[in-house]
Amino acid sequence: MNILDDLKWRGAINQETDHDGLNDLVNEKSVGIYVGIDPTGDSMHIGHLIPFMILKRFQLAGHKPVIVIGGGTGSIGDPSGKKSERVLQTMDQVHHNEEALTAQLKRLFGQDGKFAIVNNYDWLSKMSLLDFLRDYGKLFNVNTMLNKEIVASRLEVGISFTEFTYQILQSIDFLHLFQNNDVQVQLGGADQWGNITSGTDLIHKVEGADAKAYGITIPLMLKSDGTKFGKTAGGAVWLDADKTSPYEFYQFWINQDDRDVVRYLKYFTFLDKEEIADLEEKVKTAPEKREAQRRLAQEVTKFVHGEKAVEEAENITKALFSGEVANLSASEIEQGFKNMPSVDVTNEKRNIVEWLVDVTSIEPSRRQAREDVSNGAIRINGEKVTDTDAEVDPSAAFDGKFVIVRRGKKRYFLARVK
Ligand code: 545
Repeated sequence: MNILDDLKWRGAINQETDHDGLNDLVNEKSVGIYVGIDPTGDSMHIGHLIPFMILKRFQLAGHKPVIVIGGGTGSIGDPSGKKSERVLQTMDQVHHNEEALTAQLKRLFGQDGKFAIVNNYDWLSKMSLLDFLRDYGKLFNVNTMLNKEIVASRLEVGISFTEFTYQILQSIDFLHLFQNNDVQVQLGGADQWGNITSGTDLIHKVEGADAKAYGITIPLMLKSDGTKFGKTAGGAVWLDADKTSPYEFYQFWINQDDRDVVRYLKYFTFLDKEEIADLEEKVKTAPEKREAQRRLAQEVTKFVHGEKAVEEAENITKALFSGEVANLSASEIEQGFKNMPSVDVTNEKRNIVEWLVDVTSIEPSRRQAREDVSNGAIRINGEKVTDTDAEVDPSAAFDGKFVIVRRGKKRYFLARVK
């Protein structure tokens, strides 16, 4: 099974410019293949991750990945998938985002093998207007450009000459990489089909119709319940740990539907066919164990955040589920309680009823607080407190930084000791 068969099995191929040509090429040699990303933000989310994971698969299969950071194209903005004209970013913003994305991608690709990161600002910014018009503009037919879906869908609301020109810039990149970096394949999401084919067309015009340049796109990820993939109540699922903590990241994957989990295992993990078939069987025979979801969460979190993050996420998950929170570390508490109610408190020792009502407002009244404590519904740092005369000592646990309160079975509160 070659890389293309593997991708087909994973459901990861939407369109190819010339399947047979591409198939011969990947069988014959180690091929240069690229994915581009525009620095329009300072972190990828899991939607952006997909083409880079496929690029990684090519790398693992012995091919040569190249990543293009679009310092040039990102200063213009791709109209693909946008319903209206973009606001130009400042060059400072572009540079800031370039740095953040480069660091993120280096973490994903840096561990094993060789890959290259180049920035299209290096060649696009050096081209003169007259060279652009004489060397490239002449090779683009405005009719063909207008018929690309990206442009066609924008004709009614309007599209500036700047954004209209975007596809030429991306095509120049492909040609540049074909000529200078031994790149013969461009990969992207389904929204990139127009830009990618515009690039293969340019290469065929410049290098001859038999030049071996190909494009592949990946289908848009869908969810079986019809909602948008990769969105949670809190918004997108980011790769940046400051935007989406590794624990939240892990939780996102653990919570996937049985109907989706096998597809995601194929897309987002490097597990092989046998192992995925095994997990698929477990979804059928013992769905309540959620083994496939757990494996998915472990694998993707490991790829993005590393082994230790998986361990922390699992500690947090286990502790919150069982209520045994006493051994959590400060970093685990920060992550696990990020979206739970929290209050700031001083380290003053207080009677538990007063503390729950007057200091933290966790309980609405003293009567209710007394009742809950006596009934065993209150746990402080994982331990049941049933004596209404007991004291809460905020400096007693977690280096005096936190008090974890659980009321009833599931409701947690975090008091931060200031
Ligand atoms: C630029 C120059 C090239 C080749 C490609 C490009 C970028 C391309 C594009 N791609 C998207 C993108 O999103 C911004 C991310 C900000 C963090 O716009 N014209 O840059 C996405 N891409 C990954 C996938 C995509 C695409 O990076 O291709 O389909 C999302 O899955 O939208 O020479």
